Amino acid sequence: MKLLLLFVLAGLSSAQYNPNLRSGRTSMVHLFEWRWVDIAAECERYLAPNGYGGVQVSPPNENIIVSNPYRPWYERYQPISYKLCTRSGSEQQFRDMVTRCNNVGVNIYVDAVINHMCGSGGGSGTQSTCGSSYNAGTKDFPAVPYSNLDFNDSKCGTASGEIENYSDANQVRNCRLVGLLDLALEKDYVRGKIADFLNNLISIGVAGFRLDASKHMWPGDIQAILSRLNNLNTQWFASGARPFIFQEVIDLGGEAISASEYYGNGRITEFKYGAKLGNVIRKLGGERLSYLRNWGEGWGFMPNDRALVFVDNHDNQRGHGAGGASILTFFDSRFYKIGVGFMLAHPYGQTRVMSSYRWTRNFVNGKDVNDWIGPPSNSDGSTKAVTINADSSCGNDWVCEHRWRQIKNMVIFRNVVNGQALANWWDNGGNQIAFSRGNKGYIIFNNDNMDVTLSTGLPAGTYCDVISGQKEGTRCTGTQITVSSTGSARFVISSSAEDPFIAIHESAKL
Ligand code: AAO
Repeated sequence: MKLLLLFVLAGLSSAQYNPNLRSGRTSMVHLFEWRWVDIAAECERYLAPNGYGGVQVSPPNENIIVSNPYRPWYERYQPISYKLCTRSGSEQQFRDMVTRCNNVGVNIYVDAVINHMCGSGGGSGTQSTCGSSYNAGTKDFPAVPYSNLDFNDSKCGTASGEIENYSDANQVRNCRLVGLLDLALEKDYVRGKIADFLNNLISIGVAGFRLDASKHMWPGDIQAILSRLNNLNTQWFASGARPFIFQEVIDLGGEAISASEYYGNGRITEFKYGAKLGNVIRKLGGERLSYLRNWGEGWGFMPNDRALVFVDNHDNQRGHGAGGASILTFFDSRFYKIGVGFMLAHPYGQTRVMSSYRWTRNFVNGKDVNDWIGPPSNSDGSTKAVTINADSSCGNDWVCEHRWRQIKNMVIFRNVVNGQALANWWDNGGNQIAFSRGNKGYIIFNNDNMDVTLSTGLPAGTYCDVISGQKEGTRCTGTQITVSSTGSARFVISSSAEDPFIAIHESAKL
C-alpha cells in the first residue's frame, strides 16, 4: 500500500515533464505562424504518417494588431485577451485542428503568453485580432478583464520601468520586458484568469504549454498557476494525465536567474544546446565534432529529464533572444541538416524541430533589419495557405524543414531507437563521428573527407541510408550500406557532399 502510494506520488510529481506523446513518437515540430486549417491538414496528411508526435502552435489568443511595421510576427506576443482568434484562425478552426490532430495521435502544445499584455505604447482602440477594445495607456483590457490594479509597475523600481539589468532578478521579474505591460502574477485574481485560459485550452484537448518569458515570472507564481490546471481531456489522454510544461528560460550562464530555479515546474528550453552545437558544426573557436562524445549533461547542460532541446527557435533564427551568429538555420541548409540530424540521433533531451517561413534578410551593421517580417501574407494582412508541391516540399514561402527528407527520416530514426542507449561511439579526433543507439540504429557524420570501416553494433544485412534516400518497397532510393556478419560496415563520405552523414536503422533494412 505504501509502495503504491509512493508510485502514485512519483507519477504525479513527474507528470508535467512528460510530453504525453502517443504511439512511440518522440518529437514535436514548431509550425511557426501556421494557420489552424493548415495544421489540421498537416497532422492528417504528413505528421501522423511520418511519426511526428506533436505540434507547438503560435499563440492562439487575441493579440494587438501592429501596423508599423506592418503585421510583424511578434505582434502575437502582445495579448489583448484570452479569446481564441488570431491570424491563424478562429476559435472554431482551433477546436477543429485540436480534434483532428488528436484523432491521428498528434498532440497540440500551445505557446502561452501569460507574463504580460501588449506594449505600454500600444495606444487604445480596437486594433486587435478579435476586435476587443483595450487601452494600453490606462492598462485596461476589458475583454479579460484586467485593469491597472493587475500589473506590476509599482514593484519594479527602475527609473524607466523597464528591465535595465539582467543581473538583478527583481528587475527581470517585476519590470517590463521590452515595454510589455507586466502582469502581477502573485494576485489571486490574475492567476485565476490565466488558469481559466489554460484550462479552456485543456478542455479543448491541448496536451501542454510552452510558457513564454518564464524567466520574467517568479517560479512560485508559475507553480501556483500550474497547481490550478486540470488534467488532460480523457477523450484522448489517460485519466490523470497532466499538461506537459516547458518554460522559456534563456540561461547561457552569467545572469542572476538560472534555469535550475524552474526545474520544479516542468522542462526548460535549453538554449546552450543550439548555441554550442552551432559552434561545433561551424568549427568556430576550434570546436570539433569529436568533442560531442560527452554531449548533454557533460557539456554543462541541464539534466536530461528537464531539457527541451532545439537547434534554432523562432527568435534566434532571426537574431532575437540569445545564441547569436552560431545558431544554425535553414539559411545554412547543409550545416542545418547535420545539426538537426545529430539532435534527433542523440538521446539527450526532449526534441523540437523548427518549421519556418522564408524572408529576405537585410543585414545592416550585422543586424537583420528585416527581423520583424511576418508570415507569408496577402495584401489584406491575412496569412497565406501552406501549399504542397508535387515533390512534397511547401509553396508560398513556407520552408517546411520538417518535410526535408533528411529531417523527416531522422524523426522516424528517433522513434525506432527510442529508449536505446548511445553505444559504439567512434571518432577520429577531428570532425568525424559515429555512434549507434543500442542495436537498432547507427549514424555517422563527416565534417571532413571520410572513408572508414567501423563496428556498428547492428545485425548483418543490407540497410538503406535514410539521409541520401530511404527504403521503398524492396530497394533503397539512395546509398546502401552493408553490415557484415561481425557488425562492421564501410562508410565513404566526401567533404563536398551536400548531406555529409549516413543513418541506418532496423526499419530501413532490406
Ligand atoms: C516588440 C518590439 C519592441 C517593443 C515591444 C513592445 O520589438 O521594440 O518594445 O514589441 O511594443 C517578441 C519579440 C520582441 C517583441 C515582443 C512583443 O522578440 O522583439 O517586442 O515579441 O511583440 C528576452 C526574454 C525572452 C524573449 C526574448 C526575445 O528573456 O523571454 O527576449 N523571448 C520570448 C519570445 C519572443 C517574444 C517574447 C518573449 C515576449 O520567444 O518571441 O518577444 O513575449 C539576454 C537575456 C534573455 C533575453 C535576451 C534578449 O540574452 O538573457 O533573457 O531574452 O537578452 O533581450 C548573449 C547573452 C544572452 C543574451 C543575449 C542577447 O547571447 O549570452 O543571455 O546575448 O543580449
